[in-house]
Amino acid sequence: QSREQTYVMVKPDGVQRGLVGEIISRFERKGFRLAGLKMFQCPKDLAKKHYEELQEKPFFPKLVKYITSGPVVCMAWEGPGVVASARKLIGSTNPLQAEPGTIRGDLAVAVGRNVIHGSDSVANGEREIGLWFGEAELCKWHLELTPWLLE
Ligand code: YYY
Ligand code: MG
Repeated sequence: QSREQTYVMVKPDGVQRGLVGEIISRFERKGFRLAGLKMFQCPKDLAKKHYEELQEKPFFPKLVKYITSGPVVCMAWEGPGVVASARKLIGSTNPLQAEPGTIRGDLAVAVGRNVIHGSDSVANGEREIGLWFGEAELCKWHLELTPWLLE
């Protein structure tokens, strides 16, 4: 079975707006395995590291401020093709361009308040899970539903 994992995070606006349950639910119902879950107040250093590829962008300081403005909910999800699939469930970066049915398409309007993060590649999934979670925080439980979800 696929060990592919992605890092998904409800941003501070999603936490304040009470969207945590709804967002976790969408990934659970899709059929992925929740490997890690925690609420966390992100320090500035970690925010900068997480978004280091964007450090030259004009919006970078605002982005770091936003991500550290309140607690986030950190998740590691596992399953076949989970990185690309999570990005589809999440929708386009700009919520006004995100399709209805996606999390950003249904629940957000502004790029700077787009509710959720999802890793953009398998390599970044591994990198980000390593940044946000300690080894002991990732549970190696077996999803008993697997035979009902995967052939
Ligand atoms: O992966 P994703 O979150 O969809 O977009 P990225 O291009 O990685 O940008 C990360 C983050 O930065 C985005 O979710 C909102 C913010 N941002 C912004 O505030 N303004 C932009 N023009 C582009 C991105
Ligand atoms: Mg990104």
